[in-house]
Amino acid sequence: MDERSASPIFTLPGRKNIGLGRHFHGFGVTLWLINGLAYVVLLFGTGLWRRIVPTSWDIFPEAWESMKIYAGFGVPDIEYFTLYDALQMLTYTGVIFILAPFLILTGLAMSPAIRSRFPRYVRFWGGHQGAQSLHFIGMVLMTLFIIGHVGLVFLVHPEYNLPHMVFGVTDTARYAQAFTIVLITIVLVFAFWIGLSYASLINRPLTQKILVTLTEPVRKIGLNWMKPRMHKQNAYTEKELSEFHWTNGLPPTEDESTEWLHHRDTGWKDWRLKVGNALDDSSIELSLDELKAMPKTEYIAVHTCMQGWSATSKWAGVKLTDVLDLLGPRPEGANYVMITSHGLAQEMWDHRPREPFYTVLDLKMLDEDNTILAYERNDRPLDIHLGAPLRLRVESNHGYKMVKWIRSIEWIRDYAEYGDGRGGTREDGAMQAFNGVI
Ligand SMILES: Nc1nc2c(c(=O)[nH]1)N[C@H]1C(S)=C(S)[C@@H](COP(=O)(O)O)O[C@H]1N2
Ligand SMILES: [Mo]
Repeated sequence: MDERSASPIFTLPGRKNIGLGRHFHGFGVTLWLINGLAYVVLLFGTGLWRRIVPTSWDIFPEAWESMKIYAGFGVPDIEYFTLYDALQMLTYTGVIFILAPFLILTGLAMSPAIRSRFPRYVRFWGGHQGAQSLHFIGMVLMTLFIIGHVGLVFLVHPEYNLPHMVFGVTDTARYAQAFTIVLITIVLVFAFWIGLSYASLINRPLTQKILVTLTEPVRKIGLNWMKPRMHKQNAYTEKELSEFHWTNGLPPTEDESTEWLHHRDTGWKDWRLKVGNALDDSSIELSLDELKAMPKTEYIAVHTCMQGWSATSKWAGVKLTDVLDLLGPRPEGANYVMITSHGLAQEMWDHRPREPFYTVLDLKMLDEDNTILAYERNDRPLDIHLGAPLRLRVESNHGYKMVKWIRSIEWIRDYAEYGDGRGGTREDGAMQAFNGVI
């Protein structure tokens, strides 16, 4: 419920669109990675690296001299710029070989797929919050570099720099022409950004579709092969359990589900989980005691919500596939499982009447050892606000997949037939990706 509206001046596309913002981030990062890779290959392939990477310790005193000149609002003489000057070399090397990899590594540490497969890697960065803070600091440094770098082009011998950048020759007579081209380019970049914000806000579903199509291959190739194995490792100990687990979504109220309220007040005695097959309408029902009698899976894991917070908990429950197996083998043509809550979505993005909160898992998510129906947290029955009596945990994904106050689980043919057809309440309303591995 703590989703905030962010100004489109700082975000893309802005307002309450963290889902779309994440897709733009994913797409931008993909282009940035390809660009960076091509750059580094060419840097070494062409020998240009010798102009950028310092090879002598003299670089530090020389850079210090330049620094002193800039600090006095002066500009080093033009002969320092026939090649890059010492300060430029140090900055470029730092940005290309330290800052950029740092951003990649801290960014990856925020992926639940990586966290659930390599928890120690995330711990190395100070946990999820550590990685998030470091990634933010890296972003600020990168922004300062871009502003400083572009700014200095206009301040330090621009009559040489700009023609050189635009035309490849140091022809001061073409300064005005080069200046105009660079200025128009910068204006176009800003216009593109503003236009993109407007276009995405006008058609959010189409924006989601295009961006997810473009980014899904990277998720598939880069992250889908990582299977969580929380119970096989003890990267986290009981000491690290969060006493308080922040919440997203409040328990069902009177107008959401009198049924759930009745079960809550009678100690879940008559509560039943419906396990069904929507293809032939068959189903069975399980009580909480029956679920608890099944083989128990237990592990410590970190939960992350899109809205920024995280919490460490010990979860215990039964594997989702074990429960589905009670119904028989996977029905032919059933490629997904839909999990539906007693609670309703907090609000519908198009203001239609609120529908039950739901999510859909594909066979890959189902197949993971740490996809469970949890009935305990930190050795106690689930708290009411955390999903009592039963909630979903899919450790390879972000929190938005993890339905609380579960009412039913069912085999379905395709999620296109339910809700807005994107495979879950958060996918429908907040435009999140069906695949929540990053
Ligand atoms: N029924 C229901 N389940 C839900 C939600 C909700 O609003 N309603 N929010 C989801 C989101 S976005 C997150 S991050 C987690 C939060 O789980 P917690 O409240 O246990 O921290 O629950 C998920 N499951
Ligand atoms: Mo969330």
